[in-house]
Amino acid sequence: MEAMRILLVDDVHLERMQLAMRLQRLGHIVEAVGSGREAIEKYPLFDPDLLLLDISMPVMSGTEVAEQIRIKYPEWIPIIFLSGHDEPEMIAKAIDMGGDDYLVKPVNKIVLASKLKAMQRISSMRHKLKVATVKLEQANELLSQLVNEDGLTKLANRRYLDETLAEYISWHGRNNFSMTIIMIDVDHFKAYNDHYGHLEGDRCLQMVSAELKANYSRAGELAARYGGEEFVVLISNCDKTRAVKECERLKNCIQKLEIPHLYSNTSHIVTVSQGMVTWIPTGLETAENMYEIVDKVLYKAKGQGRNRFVV
Ligand code: GH3
Ligand code: MG
Ligand code: MG
Ligand code: MG
Repeated sequence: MEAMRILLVDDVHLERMQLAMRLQRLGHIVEAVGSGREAIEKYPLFDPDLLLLDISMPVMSGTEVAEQIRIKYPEWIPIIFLSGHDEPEMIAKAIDMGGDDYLVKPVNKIVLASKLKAMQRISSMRHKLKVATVKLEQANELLSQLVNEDGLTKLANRRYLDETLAEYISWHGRNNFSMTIIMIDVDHFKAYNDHYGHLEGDRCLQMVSAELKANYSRAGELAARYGGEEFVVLISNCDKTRAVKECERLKNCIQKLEIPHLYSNTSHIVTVSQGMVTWIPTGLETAENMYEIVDKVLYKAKGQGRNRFVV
């Protein structure tokens, strides 16, 4: 079995040194200190697998040290108390105070070795559990990414957008604040794909998305891929005056990317059309209602010649 990192606390120098040597001979890594205060200080640096704690010490008793460590460092580790007393009441009390085992001094070699073995088993299980927990956390993170993120553009996906829009509607309805939804569609994108190829088309969507993300990822904003070459931006607590400015800004941002598009009949770069709606929700609107409404507005922008927004 693997060596344990043992933090040994005993106020009597000689006893401490003797026990530390014995533990080292059993193959463990030992940090030996002479007071509770030092133990509490050393604890996070040394990161022990086991605490061997003398009960009877001046200033701070072993049980007090155990109590403080349990509070200060919530991740559980086993504690074995050391004491010259072998009365059953003493042993029972020490276990009640947060100890996991009890060794009577002078510590018998065989008893020490066997109790350490038991703690080693627990310690190795703790390590396995820790590794498994980290893996689980990583898997959960990946899962939530897969569930909420669009693979190509790394923007929020449609599922996440639907959920957030519903939340925005109910929150702004309750608080009587206005909110803005902008639907954005890349102009003449079919022609882009046809002439530059689907792969270049993907790259173009990624560039447009990166721009949206750079502009709308603060709290109270969301840029999402609605589907295909269509995107949605949500802005919380945003009135019409600001929303108009945002649309103007967005139009310019995309133009400034200067992605060549020789087959666009509006210009020779990639542009977008936008439909925008700003309103104070009643709370009864659904996400679907709002997409329908804002899509109609976007359609007007297309009809008026593209590379523009309509409100
Ligand atoms: P308009 O200016 O009216 O919006 O014209 P458009 O050509 O952009 O619109 P249309 O809806 O006719 O074409 C959208 C195109 O977007 C068609 C589709 O193949 C392409 N598209 C959708 N999703 C993707 C994608 O993930 N990658 C690429 N490369 N193309 C996509
Ligand atoms: Mg003592
Ligand atoms: Mg479209
Ligand atoms: Mg389009």
